[in-house]
This record gives sequence, structure tokens and C-alpha cells, in this order.
Amino acid sequence: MSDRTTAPVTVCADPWAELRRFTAARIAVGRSGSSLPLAESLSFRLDHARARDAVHTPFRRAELAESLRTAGIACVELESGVGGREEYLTRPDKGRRLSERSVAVLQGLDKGFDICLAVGDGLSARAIHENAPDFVPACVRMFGQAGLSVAPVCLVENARVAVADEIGEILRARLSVILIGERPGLSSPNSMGVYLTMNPRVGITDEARNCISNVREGGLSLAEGVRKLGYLVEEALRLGVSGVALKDRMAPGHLPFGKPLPKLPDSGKDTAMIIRKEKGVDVPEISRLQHAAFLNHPQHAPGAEPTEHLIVERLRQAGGLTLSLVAEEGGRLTGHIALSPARVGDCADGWLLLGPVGVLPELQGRGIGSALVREALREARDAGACGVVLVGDSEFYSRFVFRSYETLRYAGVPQMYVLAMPFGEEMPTGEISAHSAFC
Ligand code: B12
Repeated sequence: MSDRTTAPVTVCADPWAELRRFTAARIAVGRSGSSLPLAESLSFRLDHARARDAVHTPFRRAELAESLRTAGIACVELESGVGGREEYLTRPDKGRRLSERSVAVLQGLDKGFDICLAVGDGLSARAIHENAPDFVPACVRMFGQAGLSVAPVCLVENARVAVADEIGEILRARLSVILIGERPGLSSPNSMGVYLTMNPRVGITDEARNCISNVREGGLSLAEGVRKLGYLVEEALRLGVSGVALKDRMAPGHLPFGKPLPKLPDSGKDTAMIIRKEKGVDVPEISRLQHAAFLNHPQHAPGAEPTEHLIVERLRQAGGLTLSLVAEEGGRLTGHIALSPARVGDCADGWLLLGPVGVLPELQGRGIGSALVREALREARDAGACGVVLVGDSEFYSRFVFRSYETLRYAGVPQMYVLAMPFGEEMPTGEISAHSAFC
């Protein structure tokens, strides 16, 4: 019988871990004995807690109203017919109808619009707070440029999708659009859904709507969401239909209503991260970034000046910067990684040493470092390297399938921090000698 209590506890990385860079889904998580590794188990619980929090986070309706009014957009504050959040979750039917007060508010407004735009917390107020303040003004501007009349924006607390049918019916709008917080997923507690319905009226069913899903940073960008909505609105009004009768055949580069898209106020937030090789003009910014990343870093003595930026500079000057990649977002550098040649035992070439890896302090924990490591590994593999060695935290680097080897050493560094990833059959054996720029 095996002795479970004395078996060594070792985290085994999954050989498919490399594929994780393509998805936020939980694949290739590795294992520890017959269980999840602790880091994976904790990260699952964190994501689950974030999803639950998103459902219960209150909708700051007045705050959103204030920000829209400041942008010159008229809006009204409404609520559905549910009595509170618990009832919202258990009685979706009540979330599809307006409260009596809200009906009265709408009845007091002008009638007859091309479009009524509603914003509802749905199942994630967080999704609305992160996306609607930029999305709504861009939509209102786009519809205005196209000469369409838009009703005051309706901000609805405890809303379900179908609440926009009643709003559209009362306001006698040709088309209703509702932005709503989607049911949170484990990797996306902040996704906003956009539903549009031609000839909205109470009792209409979902096959008569179109849905644009997963609008968020890291999902469908705000700019693409606005463009897709513009296309669907244009087509719905032209054909007089929505839902299953309205197909999404948007051509690449399509400009809704033949006009350039309104600029989103913070298009920087919208810009995806790019990983690319360093250019000459990046050099001063890379040094500043590496310095900032390692200032007051726990691996340095308190108050000690970082040296990582100097290592990168010396490597570059000595021609030892085999690979230098930067992460760029919205035109600024957010991270940097270096690979340099290393000797491993008797093997004088073929091995590369990974590091330093630096990310701007305020952006750490967002996956920038991981993206840099993955891209650097891909480049090293493609270039035919024997493998990559590094000195670092095994907890972090095990996700890329780095591990320590009994046969591998680095002078003065405890064995557990000396890690390697061989790309072929050759095992990393002997002492690692880094480039002289590290001395
Ligand atoms: C829950 C859900 C469902 C449930 C809805 C019932 C319920 N009681 O909530 C069920 C399982 C029935 C369902 C079915 C379908 N769904 Co669905 N669903 C979702 C999910 C996971 C959450 C929706 C949500 O949070 N809405 C917000 C809440 C606050 O509003 P609500 O009023 O409670 O929800 C209503 C709408 O979401 C609507 N709805 C649900 N799915 C769809 C799909 C379309 C095209 C439309 C117009 C409406 C709609 O039904 C709900 C009740 O009226 C989303 C994924 C996501 N994260 O958004 C996919 C999602 C919206 N569904 C999708 C699809 C494709 C479908 C189906 C067409 C699948 C199929 N082939 O049968 C059907 C269509 C059903 C319909 N109503 O016409 C796609 C839509 C893709 C798109 N861009 O058009 C999504 C985005 C999933 C995905 N990533 O593919 N769905």
C-alpha cells in the first residue's frame, strides 16, 4: 500500500503549459500529487470570489449619470420592479419590467425617437462601470453624426435585458439598445453585453434581438463594440428587422453610416499589448523601466540601488543582448525582458540566460511579465537554442515548465532558485556561467 502521508509533494507542470499563452481558460494547470497545485487552487478561488463580487457590487447609478451629464448627455435614472438584489437574482421576470416610478418618469418625457439607449447593471455592475462611461458617449456621438434621434439615456438598476422593451415601447423608439453587465465568467467578471431590438415592445422574445458579447478590455475592444453596434443599427434600420432575421455580415474595416468612428476618450486603455523587439529609440525608456521595476524590490537589500538596468546596458554594449523584447501598451513601454548567452557546464554555447524581466510597478500582476517570458521562450526555441536557464522563483516560473535540476548549479545561489528549460534531449548539467555583464 502506498504511503500517501510521506510521499514527496512536488508540483508537476503540465507539458502543454506553453499553450496557456493563447487563452485565459484554465488549461494545463499542472498537478501536485493528485490535486491542483496550490497556486492554481488559490487563483481559482480568487477568480471565483471576483465573479461573486461582480454580481453583488452595487450599481453606482447616480455617479454614472453625473459622468454622462458632464459629457453633455441627457439621462434618466430608473429601476426595475424588483425589491432588492436577492429578489433580482431569484425573480428574473421582475427585472424585465420597470418600477411604477420609472414608468411615470418615462411617461413624462418626449416620445418618438430612432433609438433609445439603456444601461443596466445586470449581473455585473463592475462591467458597466468599467466600460459604459466611454462606450455610451461614443455611441451617442456616432448616432448623432448619422442624424438619428436618441432618447435620454436610461440608467436602470437591477435590470434584465428585456427591460429595454418596455422603455422602447413607452418612448416609442424604433430601436432599443441596452448595455448590460453579463453573467461573470471566471476570467471575465467585467464583460458588458449589448443587445439591440427593432420595434421594442413588452413580451417580445430573444430571437428578435441581436447580441454583442464580451465587450471589455481583453475581450472585444470598446472601439470594435461600438463599430459592431453601429453596423447592426444601420442594418436593422435599413431592413426593419433585428434578431435571427438580421445577420452579421460586417466587412473588415466597415465604417458604420459611412463615417469615421468617434474617438473613444481613453483609446489608450483599448489598445492591446504588443510584444516586440527593442528599437534604438527604446533604449533610455528600457533603462528607466528596469530601474523602476527593481527599485525597492524584495530581492534587494532595503535601500539598495537596483543594478538590473545596468546589466541590460552592459549586455547591449558588449553585444551580449541575444534577445531584447519590450511590452508596449498605448504607445508606452510597460515591460522588458533580456536573453543573453550563458555557459552551462562544458557546453559553451546554445544555452541562453533569461533575465532581467522588469514590469512597471503599477502594472505588475497583470500578465505582462508572463507574456514577455512566453514570447522570449518562443523566440529562443525558434532560434534553435538548447534551452534557457535562469535564477528565479520556482513558483512563478513553473507555469512555463521551468524546473530545478540536481545537476545544475549557479555559484552562490540556492539550488531551488536555479531553473532550466531544455528544448531538446540535452540535460542542463554543471555550473552556469552568465555573461560578464552580470558581474
Ligand atoms: C445565460 C445565457 C443563456 C441562457 C439564458 C436563459 C437565462 N435564464 O438566463 C440560455 C442557456 C437559455 C441561453 C441560450 C442561448 N444562448 Co446564451 N448566453 C447566456 C450567458 C451565459 C449569460 C447571459 C447574460 O448574462 N445576460 C445578462 C443578463 C443580466 O440578462 P438576462 O435578461 O438575465 O439574460 C437574457 C439574455 O442574456 C438572453 N440571452 C441569452 N443568450 C442569448 C443569446 C442571444 C443571441 C440573445 C439575443 C439573447 C440571449 O436570455 C436571457 C433571458 O432572456 C451569455 C454569455 C455572457 N457572458 O453573456 C450567453 C450568450 C449571450 N448566449 C449565446 C447564444 C449563442 C445562445 C443561444 C443562441 C445558443 C443556442 N445555439 O441555442 C441560445 C439563444 C437563447 C435565446 N434566449 O434566444 C451567445 C450569444 C452570441 C451572440 N453574440 O449572439 C452568448 C454571448 C454566449 C457565447 N459566448 O457564445 N443563453
